[in-house]
Amino acid sequence: MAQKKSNVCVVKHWQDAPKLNESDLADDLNRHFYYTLGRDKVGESKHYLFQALALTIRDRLVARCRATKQHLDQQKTKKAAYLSLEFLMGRALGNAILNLDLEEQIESALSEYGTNLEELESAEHDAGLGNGGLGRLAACFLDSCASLALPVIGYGIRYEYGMFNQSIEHGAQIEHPDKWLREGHPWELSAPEQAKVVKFFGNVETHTDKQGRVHHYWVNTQDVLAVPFDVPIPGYRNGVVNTLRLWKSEATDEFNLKEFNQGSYSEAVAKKNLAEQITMVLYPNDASENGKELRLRQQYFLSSASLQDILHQWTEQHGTDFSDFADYHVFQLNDTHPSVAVAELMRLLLDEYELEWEAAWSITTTTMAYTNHTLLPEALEKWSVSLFSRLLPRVLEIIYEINARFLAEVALKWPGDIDKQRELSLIEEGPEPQIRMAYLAIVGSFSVNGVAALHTELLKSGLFNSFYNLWPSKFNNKTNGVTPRRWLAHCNPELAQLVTEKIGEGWQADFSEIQGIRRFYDKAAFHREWQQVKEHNKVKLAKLVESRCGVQFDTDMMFDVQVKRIHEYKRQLLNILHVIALYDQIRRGEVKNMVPRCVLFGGKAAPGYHMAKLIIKLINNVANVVNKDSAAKPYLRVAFLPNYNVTAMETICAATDLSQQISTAGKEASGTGNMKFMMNGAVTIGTLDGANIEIREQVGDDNFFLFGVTAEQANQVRQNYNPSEIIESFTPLKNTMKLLASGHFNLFEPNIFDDIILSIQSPHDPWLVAQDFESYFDAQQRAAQSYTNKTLWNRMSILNTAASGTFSSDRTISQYSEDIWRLKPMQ
Ligand code: T68
Repeated sequence: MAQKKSNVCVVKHWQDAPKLNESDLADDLNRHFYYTLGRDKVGESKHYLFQALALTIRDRLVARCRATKQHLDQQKTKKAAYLSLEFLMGRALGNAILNLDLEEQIESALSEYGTNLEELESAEHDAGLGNGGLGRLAACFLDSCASLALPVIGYGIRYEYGMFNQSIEHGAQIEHPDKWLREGHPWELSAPEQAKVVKFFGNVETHTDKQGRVHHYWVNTQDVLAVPFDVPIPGYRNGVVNTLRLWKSEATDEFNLKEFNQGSYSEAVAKKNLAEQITMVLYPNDASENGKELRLRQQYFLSSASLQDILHQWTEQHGTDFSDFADYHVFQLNDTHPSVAVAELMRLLLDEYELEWEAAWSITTTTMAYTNHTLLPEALEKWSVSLFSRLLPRVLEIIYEINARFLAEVALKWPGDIDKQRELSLIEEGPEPQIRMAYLAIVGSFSVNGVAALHTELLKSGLFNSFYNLWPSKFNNKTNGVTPRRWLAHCNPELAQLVTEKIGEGWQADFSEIQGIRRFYDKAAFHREWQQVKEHNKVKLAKLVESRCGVQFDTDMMFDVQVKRIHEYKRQLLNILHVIALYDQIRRGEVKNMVPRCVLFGGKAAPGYHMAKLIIKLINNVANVVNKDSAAKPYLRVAFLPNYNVTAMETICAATDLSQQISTAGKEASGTGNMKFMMNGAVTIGTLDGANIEIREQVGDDNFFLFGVTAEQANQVRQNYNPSEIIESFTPLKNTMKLLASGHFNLFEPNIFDDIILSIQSPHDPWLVAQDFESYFDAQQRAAQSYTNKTLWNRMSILNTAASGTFSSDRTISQYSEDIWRLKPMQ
């Protein structure tokens, strides 16, 4: 203990932190409400009370976080850093309460304020720092790492504006800025004293010393400050709290002062804006790169600040001896977005810590690991050499050197093969030479993984085939997973309780135990309970749909759902064509055997993606026509839920009967929504794509509605594709296209859907919508028929949940840890 002595500066440490009396939760809540926040009464808005509760819980998280750090300091074990431009966290309150097991204490404390948890939870804004699957995967991974007691830190960007908010006006998407920090973010703690300086622009000067060693100096740079904000990540009831460190960009004081002293106050402030732009907004593209300079600045900013952070901590403990650095650190690159980290780590080791090239390269290539999330060519990142040389001149030099040495290796493997050199070069030739970021990531990493079995096979046989031939052992698969805490325990408490009654509560920490409910798949009493839970969840979703869309969903009808980013490859178009086909049958009076269904869509389109926005418009126009038609009412309801996000999914996945996973085979790397639905007992209608294949293997083909061509067949079909012939030969599709082309869904907006019609008819339609329609239509009929048999459907539903054990992100993270990171759990 530090002793108090007069006139002596007393240094206090974490050991001196006063103990929290965790049973005083109600007192802490009062203190935060009345004093930290200075409130006097609980008004209309429950926002301050939410904040007071969040701060109360944060105290408990901070205590555990300190204990976790202390443990790590003592143990000196290997740590992983997960580098990602996106962390799609959603709300934190419910998750923290679940993981810390505080529900009872909190409900009792809140009753004194005349409110409850559910009400306060709704006061929290989603942290929407991601686009979709890739960002949400990062969030699930953090939960699993903490729950498995693995020392993993997340590094990301604290965007001022997250994923835009979507509204629907006249059927079209309108984007609104998401100022999620406006009312404060009570979970985070900033650490300005640990800020790092990140350099941009400038030029490189070299100097050869007496020993003949060349030194590189990156000078005349414009520097930006990276200030860390730490968000605690609690493990599931294990005392562990890890950290997500988010960087905010700020102007450095020095350069402001200089200008200020010269009397250029306004210029100084203007430059401040330039620095702060970096972390202003999340780019809203989920499957294409827009090549904007600001995006590269974000990528470098995250990479440099995070690496500096880790290297700084290392030198604090070890000085500049990096010889066993790789035994203690590993970096996982979430797609190529932070892949400039490969070159940046080299730069820091060479220029700042004066290592030799070979030593630095050995450290880099034993600490970097890369995850690929897409095969779509338009998503493969390339940056123009000219942009790089302006923005990051020293980093570019290093990339050139990496490339030169790599191409020498290629020449050894394929002697005299110039085409191979050109094919594999990190620099793509052409009028505007480009840096291939995926190649930089592969060359600089010891591990390259795909996110589902098929995806990894396609990487090896296609996109990265030559690299696979060069380094087969680098390549491995890590099928995605989702956290069963948020995606079952938290979002579906009634189902969670039912499961726990039957098999105990062990499944929340070890999700393989969920298979235990298989025993009940044929028990009538269990069916009744199972169905009742689904009913309740459907009532909740129906209320949400009614309030947001003004459409009435009838809970006796089948809830048929497709929610995800809007993209042509995900084929929301196939789904809406099927809706039109059903509507057409209703109008023709062909309703015998028609099974009533409510079809729900949700998802955002990238603001610049014309076709995706047109698909949203079509869905809304069709919904308008169908929902107004009294003849359709008993059979069909259609809604597009605006602003689909993590919180909406929590209500949606618990209430879904039929989960639509209908991408063109070979295009969806994995999918993770498919797993959330499965856990909650939805049955999938899907193609043999991404993780659908593994889902079907687990649940059995009787419990999955399969349709469509395989990835291999799709390539065959594309050779000689004739959609017009296909349309002509299948009457429901022919009628559907006719109704669509007649303008029935755009009476006062002539021709607006022409691009959609043309795309379906085009022999070059890469998404093969017409090709798969008949098979989809047929699978939909099978699903509908099965739904009418309650016993059959309940069985399928139970078996889906029971078979979802392997899709826990705990399983995925255990595999990352064992095969790639080689971490030891904290004791
Ligand atoms: C998704 N990718 C895959 N990308 O599409 C999905 N891209 O199949 C997979 O399940 C998921 O990753 C997790 O592995 C994305 O979500 C992006 O969001 C994205 C963002 C920026 C740039 C490119």
